Amino acid sequence: MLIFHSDDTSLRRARTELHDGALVEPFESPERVTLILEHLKALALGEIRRPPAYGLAPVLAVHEEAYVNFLATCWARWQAAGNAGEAIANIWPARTLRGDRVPEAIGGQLGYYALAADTSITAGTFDAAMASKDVALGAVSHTLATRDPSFGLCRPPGHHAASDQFGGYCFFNNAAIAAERALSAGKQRVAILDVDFHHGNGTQQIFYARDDVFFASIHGDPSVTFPYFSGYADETGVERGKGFTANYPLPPGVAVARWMGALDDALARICQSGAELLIVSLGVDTFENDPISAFCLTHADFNILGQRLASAGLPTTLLMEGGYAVADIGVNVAGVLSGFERAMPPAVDDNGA
Ligand code: SP5
Ligand code: ZN
Repeated sequence: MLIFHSDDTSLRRARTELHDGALVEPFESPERVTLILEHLKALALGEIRRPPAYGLAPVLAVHEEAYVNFLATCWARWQAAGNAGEAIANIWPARTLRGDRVPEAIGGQLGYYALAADTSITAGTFDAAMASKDVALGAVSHTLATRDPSFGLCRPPGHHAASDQFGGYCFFNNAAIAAERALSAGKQRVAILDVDFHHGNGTQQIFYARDDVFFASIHGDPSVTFPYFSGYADETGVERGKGFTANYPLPPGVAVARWMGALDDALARICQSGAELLIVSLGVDTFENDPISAFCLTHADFNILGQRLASAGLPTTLLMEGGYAVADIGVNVAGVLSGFERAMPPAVDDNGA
């Protein structure tokens, strides 16, 4: 399958992540992409293509302009304010404070636009986020043009990014941006299936009141897992979007058979939804050895995941989200992609051969 990648995704090289009360080297590193790419190349899983630059318009179809301006200027303003470390929020419009004012100073704006303190903003963050959404747009454009599957090696990931908030290592919501592109290209309905270990709170928020994008997510139970405040089973959409969100929260350590059962249910719902395109938010942090997650998928299970995704029979674009067991990340992503290809019906050429 065609693979989209941009070297510019490595422009984000944060040094700090606030994790378990300490500033540590971020789990979401540029090496993740390097290792996936090496593995896909070694297995000759598909041609690797650099996407063109699609500019800001597709971002503004999903995100607030003021938020985009904040991301574009945050690092320069943080430095100009004389801060020594990387830009990390440390105050929020929490429940007892006002949430209706955007403060003037960068420190206040960081809290306004951040949804978690795990994600610092640094020199190359904005440019890497731009490259990441271009990777997603390149991939979905290819699937829209050919109906063939594609993989976008997005980084930074996107599914935690809401219309005007970053966090969970995400800045632009790549899957949402790709879905909007499909809709503007004439698709009536798109499905996004999120199999990352963490709930795709940003994707859910962006489409929560809409019936043109069906969103399903299988993830760690938010009552005990990041992002804690989103992803419960009773979140099913509002207004026109009622019934167009489906959440499958599962306990830490859940048996893989139960995880696969949720996958089958989600795929059945997607097929019933009338979706003409499937976008997969592909996190492989469901892997048994992931350092920050608590599901138990094995190498072999990722291959099965790929096969089942293909069995939906829809034009499909897979976009990279999380996955932090870096030594195994290439094997796990390649497992999904090769499982998908194996399960696909053989291509028929113009001569019917
Ligand atoms: C895209 C993606 O996978 N983002 C995940 C962001 C998670 N960041 C917060 C992680 C908190 C993990 N806490 C685990 C406790 C283990 N000591
Ligand atoms: Zn995740």
